[in-house]
Amino acid sequence: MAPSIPQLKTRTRTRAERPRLYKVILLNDDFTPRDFVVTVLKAIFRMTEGEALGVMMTAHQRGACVVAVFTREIAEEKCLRANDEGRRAGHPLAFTTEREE
Ligand code: NFA
Repeated sequence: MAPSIPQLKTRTRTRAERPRLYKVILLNDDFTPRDFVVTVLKAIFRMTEGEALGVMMTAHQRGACVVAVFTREIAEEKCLRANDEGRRAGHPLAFTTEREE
């Protein structure tokens, strides 16, 4: 007689409710002009001049700054568009995404 195979449970854990959130982070560099960073923050992240200045200066002084938090798709899309803007203008401007806990 063939040996019996233990039955494996295949129950999947359903992720209820809240999707994971991702931070978009602005990284400092020594070359991208401050006003260009502010322009990108206003255009892609719909910030006011004051908000954009605050985020840009924080990244400038501390090396990085969280710009905003979104679901994964939105975070990645905005990050991509913001990095494209920098590249198109010939600046090393860099944004990245990071999953929240
Ligand atoms: N550090 C850049 C400068 O002094 C400005 C900057 C801020 C670049 C934030 C990137 C991110 N021109």
